[in-house]
Amino acid sequence: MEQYLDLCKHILHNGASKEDRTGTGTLSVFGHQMRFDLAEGFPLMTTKKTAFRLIASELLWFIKGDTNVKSLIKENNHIWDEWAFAQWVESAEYSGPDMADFGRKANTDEEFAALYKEQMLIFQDKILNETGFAETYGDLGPVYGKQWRSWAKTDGDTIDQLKNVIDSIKKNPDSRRHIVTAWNPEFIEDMALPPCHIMFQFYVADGKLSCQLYQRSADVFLGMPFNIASYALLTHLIARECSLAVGDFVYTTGDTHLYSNHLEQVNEQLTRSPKALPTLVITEDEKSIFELEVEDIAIEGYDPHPRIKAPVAV
Ligand code: UFP
Repeated sequence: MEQYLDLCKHILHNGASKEDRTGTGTLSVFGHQMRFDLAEGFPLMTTKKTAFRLIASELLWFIKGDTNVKSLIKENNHIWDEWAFAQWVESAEYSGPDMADFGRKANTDEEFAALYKEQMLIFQDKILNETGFAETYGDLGPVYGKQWRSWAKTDGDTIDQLKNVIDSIKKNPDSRRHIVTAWNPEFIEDMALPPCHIMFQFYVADGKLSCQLYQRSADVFLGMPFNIASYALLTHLIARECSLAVGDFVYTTGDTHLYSNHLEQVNEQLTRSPKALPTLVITEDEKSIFELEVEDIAIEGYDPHPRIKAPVAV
């Protein structure tokens, strides 16, 4: 993962100061590429503890075509909660304390942070226990799961891009059209967050499956370690489905940024030396990619440096 540390240094030295949607401010470069040979180990960050279980449960949630936070919350995965919570606190049904701009205020105002935490717990409880509430406020709109598994056609039918790409890799491995896209311009406005990882392509050579992702916007400190591991896992799962070995994960990013309130943390991480990469183990032989559960996927030999906390820009 030297490549990742090199990117952090590159942005610290050469990044342009840019304002951004969240009001935090970033150092940013445009257009960057990394390449991970997946046969050399699983690219999970070793210079900072990274929660693989959250990555795996989110990816399986996409793969199943789910777009509702309820099943993630059931798995104790809260990475999408803020987006669903925003839909509730901005609705006419919400009558608690004002949560306007909660993402930024929870990071800067302790009194507000306590109020926010309380409302978030109420929200999570309602999602888990009130079916109608979960249907209305838990659904994030036509996000990844919907686009990957049931892209809406103008004739009312849907397209299962993930199934189609698996079939095309199996039937016609040399094809240059093994593509899945999450960027569906007609529905961007209905999504809680426009897709960050927009399009991926598979490539088969010498019995190995490679994958390239284009990500339009990358939070290098918090988001990127997740994105790398998520697509490395996806490549492994698709390769397993198609009886291929794993090749490279090629990771191309557009606006590649460090938030101004992550710089101290990045410098801390840069003092650490990378360790040996862990290995991915799928403990279940029979299940297809569409049936796998998070318990069937494990990481072995992972001995990272400790976690480094940093505020999420919402
Ligand atoms: N972000 C990532 N990876 C993701 C994801 C979000 O890095 O998978 F969903 C970051 C990028 C950016 C912010 O900092 O979240 C999204 O904001 P915007 O839509 O303004 O690019």
